[in-house]
Amino acid sequence: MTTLADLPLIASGKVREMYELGAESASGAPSLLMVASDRISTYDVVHPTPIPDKGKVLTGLSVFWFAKTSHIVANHMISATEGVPEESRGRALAVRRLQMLPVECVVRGYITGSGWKDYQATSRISGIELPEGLRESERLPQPIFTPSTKALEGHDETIDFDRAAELVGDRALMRRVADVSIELYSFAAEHARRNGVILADTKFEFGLDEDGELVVGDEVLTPDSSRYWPADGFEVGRGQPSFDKQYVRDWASASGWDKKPPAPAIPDDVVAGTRARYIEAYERIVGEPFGEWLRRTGSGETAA
Ligand code: Q0T
Repeated sequence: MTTLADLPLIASGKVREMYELGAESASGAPSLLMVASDRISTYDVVHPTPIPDKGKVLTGLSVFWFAKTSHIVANHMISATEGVPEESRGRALAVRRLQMLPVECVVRGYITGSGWKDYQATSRISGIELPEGLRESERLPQPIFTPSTKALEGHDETIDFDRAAELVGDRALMRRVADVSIELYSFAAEHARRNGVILADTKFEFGLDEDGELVVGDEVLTPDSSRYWPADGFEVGRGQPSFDKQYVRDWASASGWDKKPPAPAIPDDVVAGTRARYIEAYERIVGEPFGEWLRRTGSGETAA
């Protein structure tokens, strides 16, 4: 359980929390603290065993992508250090408070997961007609925007563009959100591919700032909001191993766990292997040692 001294908790998810941070010092605008924990879920259930540094890896990756994509769209990041409480350093970001749009903005470059299921049943995903004969995990002719509802409980439900526009209440804005989402995905997927990683799909959340400007919020392009696959060993016609969670999934399956809560504790060797995979993902994508993130945020081990 994550708690941060004195800050009001405003939202809590399976693996992260959002706190109220008060007015930003420079602008006086309202700000929030987004905190990534070390908790991990498989098959949608959180395990009782944390993966050390997972929250820091994900926060470092989000910051990398916010900086790399600011030419495409503004983002909500204020700082990973200024105004961030010491106890959450490295795994937290101060962000601008936005008016969030009520849709999840999913982009798929490969056909997998619920997209593969929907395609097999209807030859469409999110109302988009796809070519016949696609195989599981195949790269799509072009990335597609497949929005979903924000379910308070249970699974998000895929909707078509028209329904998303209806929920947002502004068709032109929704068109821009879809275009920006695809541009963000395409940019990131190309960067990842050059580093031996396939970005199969990803999910963004957008909001509007006090001037009505479109801003990308949430975490971006992390392993928790995306499917990353190792390019090495990629093979069409079957499901692909997850870059980060595959050790836990393999171990959990072999353990005989029925995938219903409660999730089992994860053994030390599986924790260590999984932590190494998160750090490898960070280093492949960012192109510098993860230790640099700890150093920049002052969140590494303090010398004894
Ligand atoms: C939000 C205002 O992060 C969420 O829940 C996990 C604990 C979902 N959520 C996002 C917001 C954001 C962001 N990101 C923002 N910049 N401004 N609200 C609220 N809930």
